[in-house]
Amino acid sequence: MVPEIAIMGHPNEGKSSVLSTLAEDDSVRVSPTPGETTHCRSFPVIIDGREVLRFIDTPGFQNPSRVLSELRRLAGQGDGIIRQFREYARSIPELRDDCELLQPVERGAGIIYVVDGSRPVRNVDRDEMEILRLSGNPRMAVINCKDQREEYLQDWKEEFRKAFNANRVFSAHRATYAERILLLEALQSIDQDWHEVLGQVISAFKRDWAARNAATIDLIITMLSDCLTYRRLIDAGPEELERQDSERFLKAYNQAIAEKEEAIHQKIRSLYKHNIFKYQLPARSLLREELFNERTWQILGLSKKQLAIIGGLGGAAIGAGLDIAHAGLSMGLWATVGGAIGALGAILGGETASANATFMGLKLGGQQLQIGPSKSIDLLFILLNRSLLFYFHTINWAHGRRDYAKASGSEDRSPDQLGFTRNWSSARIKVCHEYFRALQQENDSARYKSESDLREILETVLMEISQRS
Ligand SMILES: Nc1nc2c(ncn2[C@@H]2O[C@H](COP(=O)(O)OP(=O)(O)OP(=O)(O)O)[C@@H](O)[C@H]2O)c(=O)[nH]1
Ligand SMILES: [Mg+2]
Repeated sequence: MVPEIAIMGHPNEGKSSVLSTLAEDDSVRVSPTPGETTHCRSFPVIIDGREVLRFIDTPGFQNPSRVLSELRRLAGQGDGIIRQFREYARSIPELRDDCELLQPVERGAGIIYVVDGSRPVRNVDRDEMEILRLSGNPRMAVINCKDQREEYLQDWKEEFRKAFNANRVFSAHRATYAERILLLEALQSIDQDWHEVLGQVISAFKRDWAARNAATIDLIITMLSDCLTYRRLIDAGPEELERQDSERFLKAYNQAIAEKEEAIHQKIRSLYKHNIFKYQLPARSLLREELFNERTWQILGLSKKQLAIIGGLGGAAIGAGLDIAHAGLSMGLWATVGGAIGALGAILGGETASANATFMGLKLGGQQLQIGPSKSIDLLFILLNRSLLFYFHTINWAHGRRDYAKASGSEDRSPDQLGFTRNWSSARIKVCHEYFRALQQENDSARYKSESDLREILETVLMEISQRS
């Protein structure tokens, strides 16, 4: 049988938000107006096509003191007081909501009782807790501090001791994957009958998360190899070079890279079940400043020898070369920079490429202009760091959180904006270089080896990011 867990409590305390976060379901209705949830609604958790757990959203208690006195009255009359109460209350209009919300309790569902711990305990809360205690169902209290005030936490915890098997602080807005697992583990310990089945659910959750991470790594690696080997052919003769149309070529190249990146990020986002939330990567962040230090900017990743070759070319070639360099600097958006470097590094001609063309790849009088692939490993680090930043924000946006306007910008939980790879060991950086080189040289065996090393690194990195709480 699929275990059922009903999320219960006073109106507007954040029950639906907690459920939304726990079940990773952003379709759960959440609203600042009390009484948003009016009927019990099931939210199945499906893993590998199988329902492993069912959360039930319930309306808030309406008349807890009346319900409690009825339950006390029924207490002496044998088992099943919730069933007896519901039979009695069914025909009484003012008890309709209370009758509805106790429906899963009658079926034996486990209970998560949600309170907003940033306010003091009231008598009405004590009545609700006593109702749940009288039900005898396995139950746990969850403190969701709406405005992060903690001065009442101790009072709440003392109240919970009388009526609940366990209690935990869990934020509907900030809970991470690791905190969701911890909550389920705490739930597992409150009832012996649940131990095994919830143990299976937790294992399924962990397997599922590892599978999503593995899929994310596939996506990141596909994107890296696509972008780093990307070349764009544009029909162009010397006239066009002379017209200094390089900005147009660069734009097309950059746009293609940006679209590939965006498509992959969308796929990552849906792996973590976000339909609404979308993190906007910063257009210009410290991360980028770091990757493109002053020196890199000045020479755009070109060696002295390559620069000398630019200097040695005449006429239209210099015009095109310098103009592209200039575009890379002045456009300033960091997504364009990799393209600029690529463009400088590999503008190739057609069949009759000269010896020099292998360096700068620029053929005067050619029919086609090839932009890319990137000659600079900076593009790899930019794309990698941006993917990891996107992953970090995607997995840490709780599904119950709806203030999407705050999604981008200066988040208090942001990781070091200077980039994830900045503190990587030299062994890890070496793998990146090997991978980049293998792609450049189209060396399949080296690529296979370095790609599997990179995959292993990313497995560790994604798990580390997931475990932060
Ligand atoms: N800041 C903040 N707001 C929260 C948090 N949890 C819930 N809220 C907000 O509180 C309001 C009520 O949240 P719901 O999840 O709809 O509450 P509920 O208990 O299901 O309410 P009813 O269905 O009306 O009984 C919404 O505006 C939520 O966005 C939280 O952890 N922090
Ligand atoms: Mg609700």
